[in-house]
Amino acid sequence: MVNVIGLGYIGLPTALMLASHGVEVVGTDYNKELVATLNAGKTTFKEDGLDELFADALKGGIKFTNDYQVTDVYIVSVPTPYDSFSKKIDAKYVVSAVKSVMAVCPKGATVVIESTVSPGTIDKFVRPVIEENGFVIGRDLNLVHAPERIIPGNMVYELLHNNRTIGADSKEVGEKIKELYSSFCLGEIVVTDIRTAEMTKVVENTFRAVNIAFANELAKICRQDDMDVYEIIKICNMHPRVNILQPGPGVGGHCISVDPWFLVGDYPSLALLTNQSMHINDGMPDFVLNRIHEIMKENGITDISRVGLYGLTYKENVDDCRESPTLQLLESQARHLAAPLKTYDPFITDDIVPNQYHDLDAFLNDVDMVVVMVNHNEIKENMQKLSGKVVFDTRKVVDLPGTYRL
Ligand code: SAJ
Repeated sequence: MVNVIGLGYIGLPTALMLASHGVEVVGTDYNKELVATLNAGKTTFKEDGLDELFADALKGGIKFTNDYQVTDVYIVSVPTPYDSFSKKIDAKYVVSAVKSVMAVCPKGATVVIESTVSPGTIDKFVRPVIEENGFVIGRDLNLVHAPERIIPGNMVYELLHNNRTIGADSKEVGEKIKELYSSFCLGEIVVTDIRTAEMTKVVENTFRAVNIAFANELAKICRQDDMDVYEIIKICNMHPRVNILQPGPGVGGHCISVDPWFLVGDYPSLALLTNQSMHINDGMPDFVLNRIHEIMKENGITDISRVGLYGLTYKENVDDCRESPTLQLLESQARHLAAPLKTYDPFITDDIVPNQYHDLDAFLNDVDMVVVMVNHNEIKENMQKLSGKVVFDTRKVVDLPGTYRL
């Protein structure tokens, strides 16, 4: 039996995937409301194919509880927040989950850490907890790091198809856990050591952050010299060895906007390159705000409350607002004590900001200018509703004459 600890964005799909592929799974989360929702047969977030996977997992006998189980494999998939001042990882949830596992796990069990951690976290914080509980790692208990790689918006597909990394102290333990993940994973699974696995995860996300920063900086110089950044990137990417990502209103989510700090924290020699990239990405919401004012002026719009931001989530077709560029823009606006802009997002049903709408038509009716912050499918399907408005599209999704871009 596998006990998956932490039933959030990564833990839940992982538990469901295992259970729907013949593995006996119990999912544990300290959040009573979340467990009650799952036990009532409902998923806790929206993701393509998740409800179907949930139904399969229920057929496979998955169970959800607040209690840790006595079993031989634990997969820990809890959040790893970071301290926004020091930019260092806060491993408290991982440590506390591992402590709770120690209280129940039998000798011979394997503890798999899936949460993203900064390089060295497992040696520094996880091993000591296990040893303090009287276990000798490698003899009484095995430790593995299997960082996830799935992309919100396409999680179910990627869980099945992505290649994976398993870091373990010995090849034998690594191979055993590889076999477990092979129950559903069709990609290649590489077995390596734990420090290498920790490193690969944050390197992958840092590479993406630096690439997006390059695209964002290109957008700024192209604006300055009146050139089309999208056309330039498109042509460059026709080169067989070039793959520049897309500029946007900023970088959100809990991965690309955070993980590079985990890497740089331990390796300051990387700071020049990485910090500059993070600074560029973090500056994009303010860049967009300045463009909004420029475009308002050009079109004789004087009242900011007639300007609406389309999209509150950190990216398209997800319901996740963590580190969202739109929220950052609104915070910046509030810091300047300026009136809030109107907002709307089809994925966000609760009121999370002032002046938030829950209906696209009502939102469009009350604004003269629309700023597309997120390229949800909904806006692509309703593009004609934008005609007659001043449109500032930060995602190159709107194809109407006169549309303003970054
Ligand atoms: N973004 C751009 N331009 C782009 C691509 C993305 O501005 O060309 C923005 C997005 O709009 C969003 C942010 O970057 O605000 C991050 O989005 P994302 O789609 O790049 O990545 P995440 O954070 O949703 O997922 C990433 C993925 N990592 C990589 O692709 C290397 C995913 O595979 C990881 O599993 C995930 O982080 C994670 O959990 O670490």
